[in-house]
Amino acid sequence: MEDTLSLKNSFLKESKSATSVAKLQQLRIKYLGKKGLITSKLKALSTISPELRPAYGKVVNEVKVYIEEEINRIESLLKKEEHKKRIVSEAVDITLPGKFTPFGREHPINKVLSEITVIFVSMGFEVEEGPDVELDYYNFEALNMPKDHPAREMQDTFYISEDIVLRTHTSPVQIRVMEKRKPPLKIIAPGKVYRCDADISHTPMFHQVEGFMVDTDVAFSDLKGLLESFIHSFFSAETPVRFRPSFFPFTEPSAEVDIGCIFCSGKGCRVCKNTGWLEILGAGMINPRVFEMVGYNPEIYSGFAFGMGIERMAMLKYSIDDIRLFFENDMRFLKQF
Ligand code: 2NM
Repeated sequence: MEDTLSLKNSFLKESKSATSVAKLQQLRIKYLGKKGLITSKLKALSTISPELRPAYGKVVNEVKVYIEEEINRIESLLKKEEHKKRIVSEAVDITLPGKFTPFGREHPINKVLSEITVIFVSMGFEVEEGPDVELDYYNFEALNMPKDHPAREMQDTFYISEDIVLRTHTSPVQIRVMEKRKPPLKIIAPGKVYRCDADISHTPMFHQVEGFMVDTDVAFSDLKGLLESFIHSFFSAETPVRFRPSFFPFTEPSAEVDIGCIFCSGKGCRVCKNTGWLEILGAGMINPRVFEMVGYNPEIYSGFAFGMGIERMAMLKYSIDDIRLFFENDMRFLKQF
């Protein structure tokens, strides 16, 4: 009996140092486990005389119940404490700033390209595309520039082979469309073009939008009206526009289109070389020779065509003075659009 009661005392002492659930578990095994101290006392009951057995059994059982309850009580206290500690150690500081996820955005060239496209589409033009690597025939020959034509020298052409080039303009797209389809046609051809040239206003690859319209009664006045509308829509309704005579092998008559200088409002400055005007477009009435090349009868059909450089349009719209900025991928530049 005394032995059993001293077990209770030693348990009480040991339970004071059970400072974790794991340590408490060891204590549980030591006293209540299969080979535990209390368990062996219970087993020893059979060796005690039948008269003493009930009283002894009662004491052992009371101690057993006491230890069980005490262990459970301490366990729930320890669990509560451990839970508290875990909450503190695993706490998330919701006041920390979040991780910054950078967003991509449209490149200014693509942005201006789609702005221009939208304006022409709203005026009834379709969009067509063609290959960047083009036959010499479509890039020059069919545009009234035979092999010995002096205008070919003006184009610093990248040759892939004797008769394959990187297109120097998107006009070959228009030729391909005219070969396949019959008028009336209203088409724009946006895309990359290539010329062997590099300085603050030239890169070996740049973007163009060219367009053309062919029908039975297309006049130069239609071209003037269309381009004026386009310019007023792209820049502003107040932008002055002027047409100057020019020359292209694929148009006759040909014109260059200027807008009033946006930097000095036409007063004259370094950018417009004191002329008050900036050139932004080339245009003209499609040369009858081009129609003959694609099998259209120039007695029946007439048409106009025009072309512009996207980088130049973007530079003028956003007052950018160096074309190379578009291709350096400096985020500080690209973020502004
Ligand atoms: C320009 C200027 C003038 C042009 C001509 C043609 C075609 F294929 F119809 F003959 N397409 N684009 C043209 C005319 C392009 O760019 C400065």
